[in-house]
Amino acid sequence: HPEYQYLEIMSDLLDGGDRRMDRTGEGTLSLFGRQMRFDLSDGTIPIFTTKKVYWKTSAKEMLWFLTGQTNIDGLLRENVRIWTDWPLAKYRKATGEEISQDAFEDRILASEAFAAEWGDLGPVYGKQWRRWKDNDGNDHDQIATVISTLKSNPTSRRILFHAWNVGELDRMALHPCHMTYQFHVSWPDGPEGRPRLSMMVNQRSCDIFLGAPFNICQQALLLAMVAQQVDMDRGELIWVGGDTHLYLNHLDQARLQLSRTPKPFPRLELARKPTSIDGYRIEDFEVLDYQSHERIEAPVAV
Ligand code: DHF
Ligand code: TMP
Repeated sequence: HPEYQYLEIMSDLLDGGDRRMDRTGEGTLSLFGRQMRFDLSDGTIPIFTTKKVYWKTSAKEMLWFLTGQTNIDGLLRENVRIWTDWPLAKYRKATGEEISQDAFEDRILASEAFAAEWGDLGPVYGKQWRRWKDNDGNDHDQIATVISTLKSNPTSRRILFHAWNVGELDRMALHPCHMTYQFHVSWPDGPEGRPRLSMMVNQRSCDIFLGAPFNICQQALLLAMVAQQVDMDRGELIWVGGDTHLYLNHLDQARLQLSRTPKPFPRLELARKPTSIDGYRIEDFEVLDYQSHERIEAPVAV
């Protein structure tokens, strides 16, 4: 079962991860340089099954990236709260106000001015993907370029988008974790057959317990969306992790997860073909037969 690639990383981290301090102060067990590969050509989608993964939340995060937004108000309107901690920490630090997460989110939703001042994460993923600004002040829509290149020059070795915009890193709430998305087309049945689209993601830093299940799922969804847009079959998702780590306050959760046996991956169908990559909505993702073990809760390191 392909999920064992994930469980093996987790088990390697527990057994032989290098214990080190990190930016958040939490501490991790860490290994550098890991790979997972998932074959999507059979219609399956790698939503891990050894704990319940909130795949709709991760899908909504991907759709939010694609809109080019960087303010958490767009996520909160979809009831997605996974990015609130960072603006909230900044707000508490700046004002000294001991506001709850709920109250902070309510204020973001209630006031556009408050959202503009406190809800923006800076020029993170959405900005770089859709409006990377060059030295002459021109914006580049990297997603549109990927799609047009897949159509016009599918054997190109330059079909990628990147989020690590060096000149803007210091304005981002968090530096990009998943950075490079590179696409590749092959013709497994010969030049007359259908093209197959694969995608490799380079992720410089990965929280194996909380981040990876979301990242793998949403990357598979992106691959499926792009493949549909360019009329190709789904190929392989290749995930490459740099600093791949298990936070020290996730050790019991990881041991529990490792005691479980994976169930078959669900399948992904797209309900319709939107006219562009901008047209997808959450209802378009039909995840069929997702069976999983129970949810495992864990605190996120801010
Ligand atoms: N920081 C750290 N330390 N780890 C991360 O994974 C991370 N991910 C970020 C931003 N900063 C991060 C963005 N993505 C959760 C999942 C993904 C995510 C942020 C948070 C999370 O807390 N997941 C829980 C709750 C899901 C829910 O409530 O919907 C989970 O159990 O999967
Ligand atoms: P860092 O910027 O110091 O590397 O911290 C970022 C943390 O967030 C790190 O634990 C990796 C994790 N992370 C993911 O695993 N996936 C994600 O999509 C994001 C945004 C963060």
